[in-house]
Order: sequence, then C-alpha cells, then structure tokens
Amino acid sequence: MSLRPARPVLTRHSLEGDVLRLWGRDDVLEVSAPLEGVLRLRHAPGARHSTLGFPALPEKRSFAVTHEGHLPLDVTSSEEGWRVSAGGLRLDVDAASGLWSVTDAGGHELARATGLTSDLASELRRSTLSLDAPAGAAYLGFGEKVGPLDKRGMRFTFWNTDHFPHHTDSDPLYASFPLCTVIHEGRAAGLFLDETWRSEVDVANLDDRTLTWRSAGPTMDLYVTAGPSPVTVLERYTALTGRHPMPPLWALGYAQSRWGYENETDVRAVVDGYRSRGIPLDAVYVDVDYLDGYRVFTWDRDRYPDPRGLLSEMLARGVRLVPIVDPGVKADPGYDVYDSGLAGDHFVKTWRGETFVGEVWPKPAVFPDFTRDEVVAWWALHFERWASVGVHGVWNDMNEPSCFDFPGRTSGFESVNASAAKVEGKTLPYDARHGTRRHIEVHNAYALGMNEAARVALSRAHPGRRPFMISRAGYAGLQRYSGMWSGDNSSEWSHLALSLPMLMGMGLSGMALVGADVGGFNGDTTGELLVRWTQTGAFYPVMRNHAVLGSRSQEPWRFGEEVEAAVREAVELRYRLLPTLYSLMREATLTGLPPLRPLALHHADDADAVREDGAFLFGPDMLVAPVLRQGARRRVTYLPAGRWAEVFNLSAGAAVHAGAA
Ligand code: NBV
Repeated sequence: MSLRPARPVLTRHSLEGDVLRLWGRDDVLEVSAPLEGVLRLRHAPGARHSTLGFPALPEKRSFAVTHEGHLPLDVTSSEEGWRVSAGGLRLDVDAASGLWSVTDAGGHELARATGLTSDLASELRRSTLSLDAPAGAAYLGFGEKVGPLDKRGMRFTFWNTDHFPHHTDSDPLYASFPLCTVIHEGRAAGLFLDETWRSEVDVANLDDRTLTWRSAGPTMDLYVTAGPSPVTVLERYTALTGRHPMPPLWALGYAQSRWGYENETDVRAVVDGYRSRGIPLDAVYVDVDYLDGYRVFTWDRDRYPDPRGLLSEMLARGVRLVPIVDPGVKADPGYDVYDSGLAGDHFVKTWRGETFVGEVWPKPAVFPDFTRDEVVAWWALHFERWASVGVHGVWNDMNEPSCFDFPGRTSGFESVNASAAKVEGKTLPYDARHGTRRHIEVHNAYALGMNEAARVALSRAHPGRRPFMISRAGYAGLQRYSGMWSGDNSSEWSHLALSLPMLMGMGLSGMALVGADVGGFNGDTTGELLVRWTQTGAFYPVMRNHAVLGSRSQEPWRFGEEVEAAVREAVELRYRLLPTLYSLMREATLTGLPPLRPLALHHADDADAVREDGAFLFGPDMLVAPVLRQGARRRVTYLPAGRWAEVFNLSAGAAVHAGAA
C-alpha cells in the first residue's frame, strides 16, 4: 500500500525577494539562505487552519537570529517538486510529500525530512517534524542538558525550569538551546529549530533512525548548517545568532560566592580570608541576602549601610562584588520599581488581562514582560541607576522565570478546563499573557530581554568598561548579552562529572562563557571533592565556588591545610592560564568557538574522540583530563591523533605520548 498522500502536499510556489514560498492545500514551506552554507526552512504545517496567515506567513522577529539579509536562490521546478541552490547547498523538495533533503556541494546529505504533521488538537505537540537519523551519527549540543555528550538515544524537553535540586538525569533544566551538531562519518552539520514555544526532541530514542522535534507552536523554523567541520558549523551558527562580547579580565579570574553571606562584615571576612592566605581572588558574588525585603535594585541598609563605599573599598583591594538580580518585583505600592512598572503597564498579565501576581522570593511578586522592548528599556533605567554606585557585574537568577506559586495554580497536565492556571514546573501558567502572546510561546525566551537590559544598563553606568553577566536561564542567542552558569548542582562526584558534557554542550550551542558551581551548590562538599572540583574548574571559563544557604562553609580554608594548599595550587594554575583564557575568549568573540571544547570539535573524524566526555580541550590543543572519582589518584584518558606532551612535566623534559593512529 502506498503511503503517499492522494493529493500533493505542495503545489504552488512564489519567489519574493530571496524567499521561496511553497504551498498546497494546507501547508506552507518558506525557504531562504541567510548565509553561505545555511538554509532556513520555515515549515507551517496546517497553516490554512491556523491564525497564522495563508499562504503568506507573518514576518517573524526572531529572539535568536540577528543576522539580516539573504543570498540569492536559484530555483528550478519540475513535476516532482523544486530544486533550490543557494550558498553552496542544494535543497530538493518533493511536491507529493512536502518533504525535502539538503545536500552540500560534494553531494553529502546534511539533513532529510521524513515526516511533517500538525495536530491542532494537541496543545503541546501541535507541530511535528521528523528527520532521518543515520546509523552511527552522533548528536552533540542541545545546550544545558544532562547525559553524555552524544545525545543519541535520549529525549529532551525545552521548557526553562527552576529544578531544585536537580539530579544527573533531570530534564528540563534552566535553559533552552534547541540545536545540535550532527557528526556522521567524520562530517558535521548543524540543526537549529528556532522555536521559543515549548518543544521536545527525541534523538533516535523511540525509533533509532529518526530524530523528531515537536513544538506547541504552529511553525517549525529550522536552520540547516553545513560543516564539514564542527568548527564551521559553530562559526555559522554564531554568525546567525551573535557572539559573546569580550568580558573584562577580572571576570575570568577566580570568584567566591555563597548564599548566606549576610552582610558587609561577612564579605570583608571572605576577602580577608583569601588575601591573608595569598589565594588569588577577583570577585565575591553577593546573593539575595543583600536585598531589602527581596526588592530588586535595593540594598538592605542594616546589612549594607554604604554600598558605594563598600564597592569602592573592594575595588581598591582588587575585588569586584557581583550582586544577584532576580526578575520578580515585589508588589508593594510605594516601591518605585513596582509603581513605575504598573504605571507603564510593564508586567505579565493573566489571560483575563489583569496583572499576574505570584510568589517568589518577594511575596507577592509581579513579573516584567521582557519580551517587549519598552519593558527592557524601563528595566535598564532602574538597573543603571542602581549599578552606577559601582556594580560592574551581575548574575541574573530565577529568570526561567521561576514562580513558586500563584492563586488557582493547577499542576502539570490536568484537565483542559483548568488551562488558564495550568503550569509546568515552578513558573507562570501557559496562558499568562505577554501582549497578545501566550506564555507557552515566549517562556523560553524570557531571560533574553532581562539580560539585554542588564548589558545596556551596565554599559551606560560605566562607559568604556566591559560589563560582566551570567544568567541562569536562556535561549539561543543569549551569548550576545551574557554568560551562564549551570544552576543548582549538588556537591556530589556525579555532578562534577556531569559538568563536563554539560558545559561542552553549552559551548557547542554558542555559549562560550560558562561555568558550574565549583564545590557543588546543594549539600555539603568534602575537602577532596572541593580540591578535584577546583582543579577541574580552573578550566571553566567562569570559575566560581558557590554554595547553598545552610550548607557547610565552602571556602578553601575550611577543610584543613592539605586541602587549602591543593586548592591554592589549582587557583594559581587558573591564573597561569589566564592569558590563554583571555585570548580564547577573544577568539570566541570573533568565531564563536568556546574556550572549553569537546574533543569532537577538532577531531570529528575520530569516532572515539567524538563521544569523549570525561576529558575536554582547553583551546585547540590542550587536552584536560581531570580526576572525577573519589579516592582516585590517577586516571586514564583517550588521546586523539597527534603527539601529546604532559604539561605538568614540561620543565622536567616532558613525556610525549602518541595519540590514536
Ligand atoms: O538566590 C539564592 C539561590 C542562588 O544562590 C543560586 O545560585 C540560584 O541558582 N537561587 C538559585 C535561588 C533559589 C535556590 C533554591
């Protein structure tokens, strides 16, 4: 029996500017070539039955893609379908099925669609796009995800979630990067689904020959990127979505943090502790403890009587304070951020059009609608005023956004009638409103506007100085504004090991400036774990020791002299690496390549290197294999082709090892 539809899916075409539009009875497919080696396939299955518009789809303002302009398309049509050549790639679209394949100039297939459906009755899985997953292909990336580096065989959800405490198999976590690098037979290609809607990906799990994306939205906006090197894929992806601005040098130094440094006396004691022991330190992160009743852009004057004075005193000692910023605004009449936000209509609404009120650290709390430019501008004004007293760097937390509770909350997947209050994880309900858009559409992009505002504000508050920011949540393109840390990990060996594939996956997703909490956030660390984590963290682009409120103190001197000495040595190593890291970050601003790299990036033709996630590269040619196991004094590691000299023995006539033949 033939599975071909009776009527061709696509029957007509038009070419406007450099965008080819194909459509049939129900579906639309728009094709363009934004860059050399990149094709954009904007699918709208079932568009005729949606409010999208048919056959012309509405203009889209992507949260991720900033590149503008298209390359010319060379289009030929036949009875079977269309052939499009552009930017060195070829697209063949089959009219009967509406499906397509992309090949490069050498005839290598980069991607092939095997299924496209729309299901209006399914709230979470309205659009589905399946792609061929060739046997043996590895799937790397997807941003901040658990699991091994090669995600083949796994399934993930993209729905930014405050998952506390998260485990080594928790999904989803705080950020959504719906993109991956596919490495097959030594050649790489990129897939990027530019949809901020809640989405899911099945990476050859249910069917080992199929990768399936599902989205709650009406379109599947897919970018296919050619390599053949994963380096080229990443360069092209970041040419589309932007690259990190250069961070200040101090932000690449070592930092101490803790939830529970209660006041300026605690902060001074930390700095004294480091300085008196001669352990380098460039920053202290200050947590929610500094806020006046959890009101954003305030300081508790009992705990911090003179923020300006403290910030400049610290600066004179070579230490920056990096305060936390949360998006939840205390609903407190008389508090200027709340009053001006209300007056300007800047907060997220309920589906009925009232201001949405929930609970987070501030109770009650309202949420700026960062999807709107005027809200970003308003936040930046408050931010700038607050930062002008001497804040040069911040960490933007809770911006999934996290919301612990709200009136009428119904958890998870309950009856459809409860839709208005239906919520997934600790956040806003699917039906909260951002202008005319539902929260389920823009939730994953919420953090972008918050980070954009912070960057604008810090640049204005301190002209000529480079801002530093890390964010907990994000979506593709976040790198234009901010770095990231991987949220609330735990003081467990398994989380130390997890940090490697996770940070590598983030690096392949355009996020070069990343780190995991050194020592582990949740729970009590041990001296040995802290030492191993500091040794590993010496290579994290963002190196910060951080711990949860109430946990065992995690400063290096809390575990005895042996631990202190080993931590000092690791931090000193970091400072010896600093010129290299600084240069690598500069490279990231130019090419998008991260300092912390999977072996796969430079050894795509080596199947073992492609899947290696217990070791990583620092830059192109320094291989780092940290000890990740309790009690271990040594470990084995894989060396890809080449001659590898042992760094630690360089002065003593280094041993040189031959890598894989
Ligand atoms: O602000 C407190 C914490 C912070 O220390 C941590 O780094 C964030 O990821 N924050 C989360 C709030 C809630 C923690 C349970």
